[in-house]
Amino acid sequence: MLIFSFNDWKSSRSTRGLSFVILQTMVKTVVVPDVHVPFEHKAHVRRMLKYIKEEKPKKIVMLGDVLDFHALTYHRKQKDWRDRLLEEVSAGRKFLQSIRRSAGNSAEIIFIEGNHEDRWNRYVEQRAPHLADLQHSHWSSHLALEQFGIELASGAVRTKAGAGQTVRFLHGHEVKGSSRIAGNHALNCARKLGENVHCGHTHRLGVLCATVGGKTLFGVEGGWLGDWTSPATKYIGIARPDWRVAFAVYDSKNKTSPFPKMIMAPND
Ligand SMILES: [Mn+2]
Repeated sequence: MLIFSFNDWKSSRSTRGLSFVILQTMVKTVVVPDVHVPFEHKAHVRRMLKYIKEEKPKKIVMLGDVLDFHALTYHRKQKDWRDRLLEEVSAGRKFLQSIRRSAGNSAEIIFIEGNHEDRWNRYVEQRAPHLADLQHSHWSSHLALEQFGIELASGAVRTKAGAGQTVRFLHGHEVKGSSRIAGNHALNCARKLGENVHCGHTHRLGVLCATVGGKTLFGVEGGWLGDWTSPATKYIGIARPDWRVAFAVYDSKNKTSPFPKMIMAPND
């Protein structure tokens, strides 16, 4: 089968007399881990927006828990944030708008639902099931995803990593289990799905590989973009978990490695 598009013309080449068009469209993908707006790490989010503006990635994948939705949890531990859903939504909208503005109109932006966005769904299902059928009652409508040209993922989301490989994105809560070892939950997801996986959810940062059925798979956990000093983490106590403030970038141009570049917050 010949696959052809005008942009790929320059990379076409002839093999054994047949003209094969090799799909070599280069893709740079920025991966946005758990941000937990309005408890985001402001300095590193700024850095990420600047990076997006300068590097113009074709694709941006948001891994979920973009919003905290603290007002919708059953354990609303932060007195100050118990009933400020509208503020949370408006901060979320601002965040999404800033991503779109930095990325420009042509970038593809995909939003994968996390367990914190799912708080909204569960809240509606359990407390106001009569609203569940109304499309405008969905969190994605309140966050104006459509207005910002952001796609809510409904199927598997993948991108081209380096070294000719692909990677699949999950939030991380879709596959049961957890691990204290950074990268291990993502690797378990990769084993289950039989493909490379990059997930959020754990807030840890790590890359692990395994050989499964003769095939090398990797699992990536790319940190988070929340703020340690915000109310979002107050419930944790003194023992700070192994979380890292970062975002990740895949570049299909990278010929030597499929792994993403991790851009970490200094001194974190
Ligand atoms: Mn999270």
